Amino acid sequence: MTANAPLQRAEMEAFWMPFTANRQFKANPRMLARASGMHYWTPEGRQILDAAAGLWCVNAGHGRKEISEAVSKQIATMEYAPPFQMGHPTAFQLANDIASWLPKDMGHVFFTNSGSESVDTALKIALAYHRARGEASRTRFIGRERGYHGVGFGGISVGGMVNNRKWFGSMLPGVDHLPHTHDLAKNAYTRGMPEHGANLADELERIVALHDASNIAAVIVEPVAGSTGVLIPPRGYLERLRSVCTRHGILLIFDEVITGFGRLGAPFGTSFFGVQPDMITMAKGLTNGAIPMGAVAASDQIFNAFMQGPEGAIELFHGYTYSAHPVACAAGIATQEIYRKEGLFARASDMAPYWADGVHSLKGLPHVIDLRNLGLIGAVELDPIAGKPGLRGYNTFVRAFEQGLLVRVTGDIIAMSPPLIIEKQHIDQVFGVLGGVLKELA
Ligand code: PXG
Ligand code: PLP
Repeated sequence: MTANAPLQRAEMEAFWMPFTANRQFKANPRMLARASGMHYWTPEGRQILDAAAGLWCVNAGHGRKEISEAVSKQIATMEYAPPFQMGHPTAFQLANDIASWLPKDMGHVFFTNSGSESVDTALKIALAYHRARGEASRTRFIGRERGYHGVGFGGISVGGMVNNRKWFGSMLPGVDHLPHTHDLAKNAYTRGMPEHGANLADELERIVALHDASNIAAVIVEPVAGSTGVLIPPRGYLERLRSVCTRHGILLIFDEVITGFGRLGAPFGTSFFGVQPDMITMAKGLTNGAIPMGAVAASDQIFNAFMQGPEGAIELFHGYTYSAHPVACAAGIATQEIYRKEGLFARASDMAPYWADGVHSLKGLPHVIDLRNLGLIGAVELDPIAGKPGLRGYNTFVRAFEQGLLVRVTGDIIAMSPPLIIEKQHIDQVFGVLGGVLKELA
């Protein structure tokens, strides 16, 4: 196999591709070979505008020298250090950097290697927290329909994507789901946050009445559901969830794997919405996607509940071989510095109205049934082809790629989340190409 030569089919068998139609892909591959700024290039040298930030993660744009230099330097200096009962300075620095984006009393950061591990970590911390406080009966979790919390057993249990759940047995016991908030009949074509649906948070009261609060550990939601097609929270919804949780002593976890690190034009969803959870899970933009890494931020109240008992006792029996991996920490520190120096979160906020105009410029095109936006997130929902759900979305995604545009597709929803360095001319190109594809495929 040589670098940019097309692969033979037989050479593609060994790699079992994730969340991919392996046979369809290998018959007709879409390959990427290089990236810089707002673009990818295919092995043949075709330029692709990245309207997906890779997979919601390359928030500072591709090919950032500051990150690759920091990573090279760290690998050469110390490639690995054991994280249990040992430390290295970069881990402490990155934890402080992350804490600087968060509410003051949420600055305790536990490192993982992905969003999925962050979710499992947060669920385990919730259980252990209640137990440490003498409320060991609080073991139930509440997720939400159409939620995505990664692919660990904890994450699929609280998640609400049928295909990610139905193959995998009984998962975690003791999980309920809130209804999702997606309501096209009432909210279609809303710019920003929809008006209708805050009352759906009151469903939490019904679940509490059924099980009793003394049995419930935590509620986990994405402030904006990303993976299932960009479901924007109705006005007042997150506030209401917060107040029901507080009333019943239930922890609220915001899964900010997508909404963290500037995606909404604020450091995190918590700052954008002005609603404070008890824990925040994050990954993706933490290292600009350059090195795998995730984290969980916990409140003082949670952290302090663990810092009891003998000083020599391990407070939390949890951690990964690669928690706070030095190379990932170096990438994370360099990434935070870029965000800070370039003011990228404020930039995303400044660009958001132009982005919203672009999204809503697609109104009236064939088969478009909804357009949604918040910060630098956009979605186009298409009318499914009768009997073939997902096919129109997939065809749109493939045709866009052929025309030099990378978007993300989930079912018949096209989701977009460009790097925060995007310029107006790129936004024009995103919606020009996508509009053309929708007309062409009509
Ligand atoms: N929580 C949320 C809210 C996510 O968006 C995860 C957890 C899991 O993170 P890892 O790093 O374990 O993948 C995610 C990841 C899509 C798509 O199609 C989105 C994600 C992953 C894969 C596909 O939009 N988000
Ligand atoms: N499986 C075995 C046999 C192990 O020894 C370990 C870690 O030592 C793991 C799984 C967990 O791996 P990680 O810490 O990378 O999640």
